[in-house]
Amino acid sequence: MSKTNVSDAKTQEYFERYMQGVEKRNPGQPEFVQAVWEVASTIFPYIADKPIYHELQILERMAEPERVISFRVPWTDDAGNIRTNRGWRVQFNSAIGPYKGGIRFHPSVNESILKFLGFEQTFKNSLTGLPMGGGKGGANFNPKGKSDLEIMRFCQSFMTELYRHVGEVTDVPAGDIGVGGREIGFMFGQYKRITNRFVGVLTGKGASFGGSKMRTEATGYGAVFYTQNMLGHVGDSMEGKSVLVSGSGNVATHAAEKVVQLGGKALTMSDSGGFIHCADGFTFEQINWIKDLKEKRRGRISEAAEEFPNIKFHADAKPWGVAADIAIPSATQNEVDGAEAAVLIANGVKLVAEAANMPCEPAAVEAFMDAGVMFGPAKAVNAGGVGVSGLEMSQNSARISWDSVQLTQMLETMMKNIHDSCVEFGGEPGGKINYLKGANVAGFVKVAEAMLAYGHV
Ligand code: NDP
Ligand code: 2IT
Repeated sequence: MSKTNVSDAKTQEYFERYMQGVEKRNPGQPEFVQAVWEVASTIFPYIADKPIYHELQILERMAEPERVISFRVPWTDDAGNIRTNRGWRVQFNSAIGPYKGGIRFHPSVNESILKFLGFEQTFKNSLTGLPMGGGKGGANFNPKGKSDLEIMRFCQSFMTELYRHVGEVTDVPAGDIGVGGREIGFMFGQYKRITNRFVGVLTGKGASFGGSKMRTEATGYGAVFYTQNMLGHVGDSMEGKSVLVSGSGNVATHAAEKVVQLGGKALTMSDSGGFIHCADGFTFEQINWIKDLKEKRRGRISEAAEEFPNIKFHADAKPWGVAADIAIPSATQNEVDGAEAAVLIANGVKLVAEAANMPCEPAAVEAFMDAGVMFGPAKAVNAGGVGVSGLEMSQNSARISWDSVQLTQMLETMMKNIHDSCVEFGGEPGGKINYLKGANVAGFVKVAEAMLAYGHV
């Protein structure tokens, strides 16, 4: 891996020895090693003068999930064939609350990806200020092209094993790639049926059965609120900014919508088949049409170019070659590499905010930082989603529901508080803010304090 933030020789030696251990203990898990590297490279300098963290092996313990559960998910397709997938729940860290994090259904899902996501989630959830530990789950199941009944049978089978490992004070899953309102409904229905308990065991539920208002919008809206705070910190705003968005799912469509609401222009969206470009900036009508295409009709982003004359489709390509002020990658991990970062920089990008989890490869992050591009890391930028999930848990426990105005206000305040914590811990000589360091250290402190209090567990 490339350059680190680790400065003096002794800290560098500790860090290298630590990373060798992580690599040795996690063979064949590159995404997980990458996520630990990114966090540890900023935490080692922070704990250089705090020997207690070394003596008590806090970082060693943090890089080991408390529990990884893997299970068989058998289901029957519409033709009557029995199909088998693998499901997982990674219960990463419960120091500050019940395990909390999404479920991903995608053919690429494996233990490395879920461990990276669960590790990141631990720090992200800490940043929200709410009492939530870190977890992640999923299956190597491909929802594309499956009928509603196939999705239902898969979700029911998945929950038929998962139910024994989760609970409203134990582990509270939610959505992620390939898991939205439809899947959460099927899984919640099966949990309730098996256990005979109506509790907040999942978040992202439908409004009629305990879901929080604003949860659907929270990740994308929160990402843009965070971006607005970063711009505000240097006396700028979203007004008139051109923005590249990748992906066209829950996070991407709501990020694009909030950009337009705040006076910016969202120029692009994408899926695994290519990207669409609208030089005029998407209208609300176009964004709503894309939401409907993706959520209800389960179509491909290329169809937007057939519907709207001012939208062009570029097959098998990503949006990063289009010139813009801001990039908000919102699809998946490692979707921006060093070469793509160099193109963005050459085209004058001023700010990159990670709305997906770990969308920028380490070489891209390094390039942005070296070029003085403001860089917002995922665990801070996209924390609004799990933040409103935490508020859904609170509403379920209290058996009440708050209105959209109140929840939007709470989301905005949460994103401002996360931004301000990153500024507090991410200051550099000369007044620049290293948001990556700020988010990692601010997230680490609370989890580490709790682990110190518990003794050797
Ligand atoms: P969705 O399933 O709603 O949408 C995912 C989008 O990303 C789709 O457009 C999909 O295209 C695209 N995509 C997924 N995998 C790939 C890939 N390997 N290559 C190219 N494109 C891909 O997921 P979300 O919007 O919920 O999640 C997007 C990102 O945001 C993920 O990184 C997720 O972990 C993160 N996130 C989500 C939160 C949430 O609340 N939902 C909260 C915080 C982070 P296609 O349809 O072609 O696969
Ligand atoms: O990555 C994430 O933060 C999510 N997918 C949301 C998790 C949640 O529990 O709402």
